[in-house]
Amino acid sequence: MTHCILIGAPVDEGQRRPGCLMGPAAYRTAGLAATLTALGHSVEDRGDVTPAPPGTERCANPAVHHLPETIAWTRALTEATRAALPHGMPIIMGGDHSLALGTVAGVAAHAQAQGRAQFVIWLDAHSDFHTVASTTSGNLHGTPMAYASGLPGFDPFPPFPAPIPGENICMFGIRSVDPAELALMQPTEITVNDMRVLDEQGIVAPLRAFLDRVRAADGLLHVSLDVDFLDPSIAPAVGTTVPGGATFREAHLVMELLHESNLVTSLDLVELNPFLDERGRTAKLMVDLVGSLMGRKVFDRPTRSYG
Ligand code: B3U
Ligand code: MN
Ligand code: MN
Repeated sequence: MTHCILIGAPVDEGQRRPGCLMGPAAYRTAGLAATLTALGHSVEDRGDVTPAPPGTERCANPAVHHLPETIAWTRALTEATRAALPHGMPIIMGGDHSLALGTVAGVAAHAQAQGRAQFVIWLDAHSDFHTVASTTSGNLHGTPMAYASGLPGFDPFPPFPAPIPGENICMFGIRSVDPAELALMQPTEITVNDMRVLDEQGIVAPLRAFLDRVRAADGLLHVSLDVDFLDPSIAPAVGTTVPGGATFREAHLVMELLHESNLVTSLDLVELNPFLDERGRTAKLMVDLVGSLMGRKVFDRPTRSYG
């Protein structure tokens, strides 16, 4: 059983549609803690993180907005995530995806201290591979994967503690990539399972292939789940809906395979905008997906054994 550490990250500044700051309250209202305790886990809710007052950082790209606020969140969430990891599994309740600038830095710092490799699974419609310099929307929620990869162009941010090699990053659900992101991502070894791959091969084979690599390296595995990974017909509460997302069944299957692997050490839940939800259905679906990730199943049956 796992000690789950809930961390609220009411981050709203990484994009332009107000509402993600209500995410942590929506997850609590939708019963995230009760779902976890019903599965036999212990739960500790550390409340919402409060960042230090923003500084005065600037950058050359005039499109970028809320830079000092985002840097303040990054510092606070790096520390909150790093501090939680020795005690259990941090589950960061967002908040827009700019929070992952901090959480992934926190897990990378922890992995480095442990002398272990850090792996990341990015479940998202978007690759979030802009730098502060390349983003044209100026929305910093589109940047955390480039930061985690150690790309230049993040000068005003704290240096990323231990950049994650591309071969340790695997993306699923990708269906919206800007030209500048593509150019930055092309030379990397990141595995990009876009919807073409998932349509042709299904989600099981590419996911198992990556999990086998995590296991072989005895790595730590961070999962970052963006609501827009899911199809907007089942998960409307997100500012950047992109058609053609993961189905209900695909999403639960991913979570069940992740559970079975026993490899996940930290989790982000991002981009839920409760203001755009329909009677809480997206919040409830996200909580149900965490339930599958943490071991909820209909039947106990022999599963593929790992190692
Ligand atoms: N790549 C676009 C769109 C985007 C990225 N992440 C989200 N949307 N959620 C951008 O603005 O950087
Ligand atoms: Mn995202
Ligand atoms: Mn997205």
